[in-house]
Amino acid sequence: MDKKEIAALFEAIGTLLELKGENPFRVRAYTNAARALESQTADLRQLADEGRLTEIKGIGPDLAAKITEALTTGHLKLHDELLASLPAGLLDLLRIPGFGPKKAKIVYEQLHVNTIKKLEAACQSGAVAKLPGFGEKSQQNILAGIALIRKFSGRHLVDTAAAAAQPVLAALRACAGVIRADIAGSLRRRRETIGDVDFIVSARPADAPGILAAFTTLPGLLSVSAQGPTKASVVLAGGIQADLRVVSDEQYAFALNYFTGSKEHNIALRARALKLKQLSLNEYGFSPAAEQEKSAKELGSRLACPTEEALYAALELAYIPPELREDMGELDAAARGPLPRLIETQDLRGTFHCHSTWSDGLDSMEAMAQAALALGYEYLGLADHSRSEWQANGLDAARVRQQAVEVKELNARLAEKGFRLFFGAEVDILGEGELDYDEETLDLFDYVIVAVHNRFTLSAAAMTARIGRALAHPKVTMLAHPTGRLLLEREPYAVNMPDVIAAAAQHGKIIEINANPRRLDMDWRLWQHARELGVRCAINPDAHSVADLQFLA
Ligand code: DGT
Ligand code: CA
Ligand code: CA
Repeated sequence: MDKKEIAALFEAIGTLLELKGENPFRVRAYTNAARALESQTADLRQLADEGRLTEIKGIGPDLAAKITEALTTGHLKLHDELLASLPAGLLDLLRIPGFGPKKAKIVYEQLHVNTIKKLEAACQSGAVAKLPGFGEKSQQNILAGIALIRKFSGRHLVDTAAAAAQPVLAALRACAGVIRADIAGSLRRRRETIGDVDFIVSARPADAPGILAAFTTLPGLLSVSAQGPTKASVVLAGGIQADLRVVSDEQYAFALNYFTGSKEHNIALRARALKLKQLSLNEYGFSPAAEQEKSAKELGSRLACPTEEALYAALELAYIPPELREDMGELDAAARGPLPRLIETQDLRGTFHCHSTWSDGLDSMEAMAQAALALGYEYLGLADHSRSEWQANGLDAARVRQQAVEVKELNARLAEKGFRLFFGAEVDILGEGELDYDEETLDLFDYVIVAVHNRFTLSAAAMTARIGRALAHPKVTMLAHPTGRLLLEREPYAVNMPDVIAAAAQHGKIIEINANPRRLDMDWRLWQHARELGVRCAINPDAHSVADLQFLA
């Protein structure tokens, strides 16, 4: 177990204790310990070996023993016991946004509700609204939360899916007989959320059974949902479904292309093949449309495409990178000539929107700068939270002044390494679009990011006007996460994005792509239009730690 997993266990114990109505101090001891572990940079195992775990703030002898137990046995007895003592469905209730252990305990004790289905029925009957501390509004929120869970269930954030898929791909590539292996589907296209992960492998037919057997017996699988002679479906450790298809190497480029999708791109590609070349195209290959009665497999070799480049070339198209395969004009563009190269991580010279320990970041400004330097960046933009974000330790004007002094000192030292910290802030957009700092304070910054962090329920018109007013402010440089969406968690607030983009264009302001996989906001679908209006883009990690800089990768 690593410290992240142990922190998650402590967090879970805190929740379970709260569900059981345990002493709040005991609950807090576990949640605080989870926080402390998450921000630990030292090696836990080494600290444990040296008997120094209690040097971590918030870790007493009892918790130190628990950490040692988790390190040596891979689980915690207390956690197992707590889990066994509660009805299984009860924990499920906590997946409802805004529905915490306290509420779960009340509905369980008073209404014997222990599943989402029962909770939904209890809300529909009006029983939940009558519970102490609930009310009509809270009952409506619970119903809306249940609807959200249903909508999102079965999908995963792209980084979660990628982390689950990488070891599987490595295992497949290491299998005897595998000629080529790749990830296909929405994950290859880097969509913002992923339904299932698709793997394509090429091999000789004789090797297929061994490869499928290896796939269906991967360590840590939750289940095998289907298995045939050339394909199988499994559920990976994190609950992510994965499909594998094994094809011949002649079919590989076609299968990879087909299963990369998107479905809409496939349909457009197929239409082009028919119209331009009188060929039908499927996951096995091209075949003359007139010879449809013969099997595609039989004809495949006559129109060989060893790579996807060759496949697109056969249709008189420039190669289309997976990220663009959404039938949003990419075929027309690729018919006109080579597509522009996509921006790669190594193209970035620096980034903005990073937090430090001055507000709610886990790492110091210096640590953030050193990490950015190590990643090859020439600059890093700091943007700690403003005054009103008290829960995120937002800075008042006096602390901004202190921070400015420290940034200056750091820059004096970093300059010799050719590196610069830009001093900025993530400034709250207040109720009517005013900014959270006065002019004098705003003048201290090299640049200003503005963001909406509250009053998410405004009408689209009011929200759009509010953001537009902030963008009109001469000291503002860029807009953070313009829709406030949290993928698979929270819908975007109502806002008219074309008008926000127009306001950014009018005032010459930048809009960020928040690269945190939970946000990916502003959405990729809107960038073509933004670009046409000349709006520039900042690719920002919204980093709250050194580790979060990886969001740019
Ligand atoms: P997901 O898994 O929901 O995130 O999205 P995808 O795009 O990975 O979809 P998935 O796994 O159902 O199928 C993988 C690819 O296979 C998909 O992107 C395109 C192709 N495909 C699946 N079903 C069809 C279909 O009915 N027609 C066509 N033309 N292609 C399909
Ligand atoms: Ca998929
Ligand atoms: Ca699939």
